Amino acid sequence: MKLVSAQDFDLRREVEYGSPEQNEAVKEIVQAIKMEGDTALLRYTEKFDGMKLEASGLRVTKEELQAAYDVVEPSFVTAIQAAAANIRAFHTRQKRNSWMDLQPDGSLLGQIIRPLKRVGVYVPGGKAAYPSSVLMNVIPAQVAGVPEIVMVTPPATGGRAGIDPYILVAAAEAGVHEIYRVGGAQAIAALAYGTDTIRPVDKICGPGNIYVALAKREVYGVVDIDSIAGPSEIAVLADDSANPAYVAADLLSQAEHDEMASAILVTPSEAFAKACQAEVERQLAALPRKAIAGASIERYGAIILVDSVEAGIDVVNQLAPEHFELIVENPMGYLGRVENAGAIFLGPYSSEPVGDYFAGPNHIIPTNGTARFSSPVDVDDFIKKSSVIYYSKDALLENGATIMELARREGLEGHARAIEVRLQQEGKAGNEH
Ligand code: HSO
Ligand code: ZN
Repeated sequence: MKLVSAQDFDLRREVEYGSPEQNEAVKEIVQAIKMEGDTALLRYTEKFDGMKLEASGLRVTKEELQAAYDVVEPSFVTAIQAAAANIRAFHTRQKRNSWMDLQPDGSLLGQIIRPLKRVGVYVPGGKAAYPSSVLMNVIPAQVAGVPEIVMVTPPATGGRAGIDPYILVAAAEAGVHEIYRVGGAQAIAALAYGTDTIRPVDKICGPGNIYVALAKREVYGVVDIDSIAGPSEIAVLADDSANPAYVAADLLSQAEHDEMASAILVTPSEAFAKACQAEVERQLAALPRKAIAGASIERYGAIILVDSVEAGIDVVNQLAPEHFELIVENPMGYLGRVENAGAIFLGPYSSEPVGDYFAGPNHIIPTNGTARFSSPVDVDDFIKKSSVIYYSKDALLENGATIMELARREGLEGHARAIEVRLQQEGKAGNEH
């Protein structure tokens, strides 16, 4: 892991998305699904996933869900249940209420909160099929009150036919029972436009490969989408009080996600930097995913030396990392200074995987510096609001002339007259001014 100063480090990295050819391919798939529905969906499923299915075979059956329980260890079911309970409790704190304010003139103004009606969750196949991510997408939607949550996932996992049973159990435990074995851009298009078998949704969320990401972008506007997740990131700000073995392990925990993941240590202590550097090398050598983690550390890993913990926080605020661990003496004392970080982990025992799996906060967190202006997935992502205006006669008589003034300034006489007709009817000509 290279040692650098903050000045020499590019704090804002660009991650490129999709070649022109990939964009073209996705547009074609989306168009075909829109025009041909199930026919195209089955064709692409055979082409890309090597599975020849009938439309009637797209939906995962109750028996298959049950069979998944026979394959997974009972301890896994218990673990998923415990995690789900924590995630549910945390997200329940985020619920908002509709509200209505009575004004002195008898008017009512308010906001009605409603859940989205139908949400589609994409779960990738292959190695990145994480049961934990199923919970992180589904539970906030459920807590928001979304009545219909459907899941799509490719029919083959890591070269084997069939959906990963751990994914199926996580879905069932989270309460999803409508699951289709389709993946890729074709699955996104099916969720957006609907087919005979899959009814369209209002929002699509969940991570996927580049084709899934591009397809989500393509259908955005027809449906809502979540933000497109970039490679995982962790920044750790640690001083001499930290244990280098813990910090190195946490850096590697994110590096092992992806060759493009970034793991950065920020420290005011050169001695700690060296100790941590040695620990990363030592632990990396023994990590099963050392090829991935090693590539990530090599390319995007860095140790940034700073003058003080405060200066370190400034660097972190510029990085705006997805995950930020603050492992210094009295971490609470610095919390107020942290402005840009998707999730903040305080002290030596709040290792990042605690958040990935279990504590309760969502693990779908803004990457790529977007924590400057966006937030982890939460209940708000699955609701919408309607404004409510009830104007009393008194209120209209009182404010009608002002409204007409604004309308006429915009040259919109029709707007002004909609008010004026009422003022006239109510015995006032709107000519106070
Ligand atoms: N740390 C990942 C989420 C995850 N980790 C899933 C393990 N499983 C998000 O950057
Ligand atoms: Zn992780």
